[in-house]
Amino acid sequence: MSVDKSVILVTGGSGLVGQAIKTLVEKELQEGTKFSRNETWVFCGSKDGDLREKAQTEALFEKYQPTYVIHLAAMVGGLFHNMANNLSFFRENMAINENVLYASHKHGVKKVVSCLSTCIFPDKTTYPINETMVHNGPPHPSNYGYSYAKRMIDILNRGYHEQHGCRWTSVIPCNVFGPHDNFRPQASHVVPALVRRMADAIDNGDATFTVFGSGKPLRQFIYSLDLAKLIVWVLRSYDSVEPIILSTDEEDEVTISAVAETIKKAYGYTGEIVYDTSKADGQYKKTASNKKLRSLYKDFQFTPFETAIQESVDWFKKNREQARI
Ligand code: NAP
Ligand code: GFB
Repeated sequence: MSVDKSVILVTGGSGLVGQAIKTLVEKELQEGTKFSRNETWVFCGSKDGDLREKAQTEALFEKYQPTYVIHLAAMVGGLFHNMANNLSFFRENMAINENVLYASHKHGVKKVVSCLSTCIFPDKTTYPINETMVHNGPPHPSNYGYSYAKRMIDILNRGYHEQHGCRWTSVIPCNVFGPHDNFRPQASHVVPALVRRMADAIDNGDATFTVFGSGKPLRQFIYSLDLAKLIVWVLRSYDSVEPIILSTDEEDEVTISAVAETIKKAYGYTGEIVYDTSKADGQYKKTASNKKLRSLYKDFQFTPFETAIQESVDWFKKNREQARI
């Protein structure tokens, strides 16, 4: 990235990952790091413009004239939200991605970093999954809409690069959690869902707490504040059109049961955890390799899962009133 004055537009800036990047950038500004002095960061949510609409997307780019774009905006949700809304996930995300990348090219944006997800890889696959496997077969049926829309970001990136020389790229995070998450019951991912529901169980004095599914599926989780550091590093230092997985190590994969037990410990909840196996488990595993990341960013330290969960629970207890619940 040049050290000239630049404007960095973060679409989806009001969400979980966007707010983590905002926290990071504000800390850099306070510390007066060499980059921050020349950067103006703009964090947008849907109130700044509905990116499903081409005209509103163009107006947003006209207003801010971004030099760089971190493209996070998307219809996002957990397993059950995806299962119930695959068409909407496909159509909304296809529209958002087409509009943002078209506007980025039209306005001469120097670089765009977009977001895929480890849940979009083929359902039938070998492990560990790596960046070359994005299009090697159909995704898990529970979230095919979101998965195919996200895969088209990679196709668009390659097309803009080949036809126009654009330096568009994408990152592939594993499951993310942290402050400012989406705690809404229908839409949320497993960590915010359990954090919110366990707070309710404690308030109600419930002797048991129900985890959906068997608790057996395996997931890698990255703390949003760690992902923020990695996305900003990709913007500043990674210049390939090929996607890069941003995930914790394979051996840090945990079961959903372990997630629930960790949240229970963070709350100091003494009730019994029970499982509702009538509810779906979703993908059993989607173990991804972070070998490429580790080869390029050797000394990156991930926040330990228990620490990240404790910080997230503490954040929720303190900010529950204004959280997305
Ligand atoms: P989030 O908390 O749900 O935030 C979504 C963001 O997108 C919000 O700022 C939202 O704005 C914005 N948005 C949604 N629809 C929009 C529209 N039509 N026009 C303009 N903005 C719109 O999501 P997140 O977890 O931060 O996800 C950020 C990115 O990471 C997404 O691309 C997601 O696919 C990816 N990702 C997330 C996870 C995860 O576990 N969370 C895992 C892998 C990848 P408003 O809230 O103001 O409407
Ligand atoms: O984060 P999550 O909803 O989505 O996790 P995925 C689902 C797993 O957690 C399943 C269990 O095994 C659920 O049975 N679970 C237990 C719960 N209790 C709950 C609960 O109260 N709420 C939820 N949501 N799950 C998503 C994809 O897959 O991964 C999205 O569908 C997205 O597209 C996201 O990419 C990162 O990890 O299964």
